[in-house]
This record gives sequence, structure tokens and C-alpha cells, in this order.
Amino acid sequence: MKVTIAGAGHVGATCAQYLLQEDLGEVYLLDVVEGLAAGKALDLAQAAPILGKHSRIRGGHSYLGARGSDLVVITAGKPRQPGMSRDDLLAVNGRIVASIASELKEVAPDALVITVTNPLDVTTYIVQRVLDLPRSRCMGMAGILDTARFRCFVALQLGCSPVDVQALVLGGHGDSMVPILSSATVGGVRLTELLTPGQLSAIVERTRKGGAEIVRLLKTGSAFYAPGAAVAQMVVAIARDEHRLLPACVLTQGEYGLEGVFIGLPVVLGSRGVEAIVQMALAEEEREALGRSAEAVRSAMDTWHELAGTDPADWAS
Ligand code: A3D
Repeated sequence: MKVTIAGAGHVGATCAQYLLQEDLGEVYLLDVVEGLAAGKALDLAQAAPILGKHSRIRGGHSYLGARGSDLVVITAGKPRQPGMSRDDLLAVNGRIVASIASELKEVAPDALVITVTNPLDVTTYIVQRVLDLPRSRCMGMAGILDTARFRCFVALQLGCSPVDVQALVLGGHGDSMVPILSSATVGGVRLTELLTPGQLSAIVERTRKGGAEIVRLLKTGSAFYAPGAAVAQMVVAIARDEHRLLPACVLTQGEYGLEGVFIGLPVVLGSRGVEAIVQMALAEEEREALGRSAEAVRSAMDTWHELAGTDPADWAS
């Protein structure tokens, strides 16, 4: 499998490091800044003999290096700074991902694409439309990260292993995200039996603001270790045809009563990409919150069209 990572910044390079540790095959790191991707790739390639890995990692700023990629991860773009919302990045990052998608059309038109750049749900939409990909081949990474944050905070509260916390965070990658409490468990025990409503709502709130908490602490950018690990988990699921059930941002076609919006839902990930969207029972308030989250994403999609001066009707699949 050949994986191109467009954007060799914090998230892109961290993801490449995890992929090297997985020994997945060939990775091409790409960045608009000359020397950055080549330098980081060379550094990672020199880690391979120490780690006992065989993978080939190269880097550059030319799209020719991405030719023949089976999978492309797009992490190029500005990260948030303190006080910014993800939607504040739409104008600049929307244009960046649109230009990258146009380039990919030439060199890797059939690759599966995982978008990471924020605001995630809208950038995934832009990439899907510019590349005109079937929805199974175009997805966004956010749900694994938001879910991991939720699992981490539950584990901190209970003093248990985060591995035993099984949960899903669905919806848009923003303040409207929807942690699904009705089905969350710890080692098979319902989470609602282990924590009080007050503790649960504090964890939900911290999860929703989980990215901003890190931005506030770092002051110069946003999270990258957990995001890099989350993307790598999706890449591995696809490369090894694992049929993992994971949350990812996908185009809805009626699932959960939602039509034509990109939003985080439980999917099955394997070598064909999104092999299925899993319909699960939600509590009434969770279903309503998912609907509200979809409306927030839809309005951000409309804002993109205003910014880009494009007609949503021309973009309809
Ligand atoms: P950063 O470390 O600044 O890296 C971004 C890289 O993109 C830089 O090296 C830039 O040179 C490069 N770049 C910019 N424009 C282009 C272009 N046209 N072609 C190729 N490369 C380009 O940021 P980061 O890695 O911390 O974050 C990258 C993006 O991921 C940001 O938009 C973040 O908001 C987003 N992000 C999303 C999540 C999700 O869960 C969805 C999590 C963490 C970060």
C-alpha cells in the first residue's frame, strides 16, 4: 500500500511516524514548504533501522511523488490558535484542501482519501466534490479522536483503563458533537451505572471542548499525537482490511434521517473504504442532538459556498 500524507506538519508527520511503526509499506510525505517533508521523511527513514521497520518513507513538495497512491491523507492547512473556532479556519483551509484535491485528480484520482484539515466536516465535503469520489472512498477523521477524548476522560474519572471504555462520539467535529451515553460501557457495564449524571455531563462538556483545552495549553497550535494516532488507525483498518467499526465523517444518504450532509457516524472500515454505515438505536435526545449537529454542519457548508462564490446546486452529487 502506498500512502501519501499531504501536509507534513504536526499531525501529518506524527501520523507518518505511527505508520512507520505499523510497517505498512510506502509513505510519501508532501508539503508546500520546500524541504520540510523531505527532511522529516529522511529523519523518519533513519528511525526505521532502529525500530526494525522495513517501510519506505520519502518526502517532497511535488505532487508527482504522490502518483500511484492507494490512499491519501490530507492534513494540510492552518491549525487553530487560542480563541479560534474550527469554523474560523474555513476560508483559508477550504481553499487549501480544494487546491490539493485538484492536484490529486491528476496523480491519484482513484485513491481513497481521508481528510483531517479543519473544519473537518466541510473540508471532507469539499474534497469529495472536487475529486467526485464515491462516498465509500472519501471520509474524514474526527470521530475516533473525539471518542478517544471521551474514553480518556471517563478513564481518568473512574481510574480504569481507557481501553475498557467502549463509547462513540458522533456528529460534527465541533461543539455540537454528540457523545452517545445510552450505549457507552466500561468492560460491559453501562456507563450510566458507574457515573452520576453530573459527572457524565462534565465529561461530555470536557470532550466537546477537548481540542480547545489543548490549543489553550499549547498556545501555538493544536493537538497532534492523538489525531495522528487516530488517522493511523483508519489507515491501518483500510490497509489490512480489518472491517473495523469506527466513527468517521461520511456523506449521509438518508441514514439517521440525514440527507446530503457530511457528519460523524459509525462505519465499517476495510480495504474498500467505508463498507457500511451502521445504524444504531439512539436515545431520543441523542437523535435530536445529531439532527442539530447536522444543521450546524449544513450551515458551515453553505458558508463555504458563500466564501467560494459557488452554487450548492452545482455541487450536488
Ligand atoms: P501544522 O503543523 O501547521 O501543519 C500544517 C502543514 O500544512 C504545514 O506544514 C503547512 O506547510 C502545510 N500546508 C499548508 N498548505 C499546504 C498545501 N497547499 N499543500 C501542502 N501542504 C500545505 O498543522 P497541524 O498538523 O497541527 O494541523 C493540520 C490541520 O489538521 C489543521 O487544519 C488542524 O486544525 C487539523 N486537525 C484536525 C483534527 C481533527 O480531529 C479533525 C485534529 C488535529 C488537527
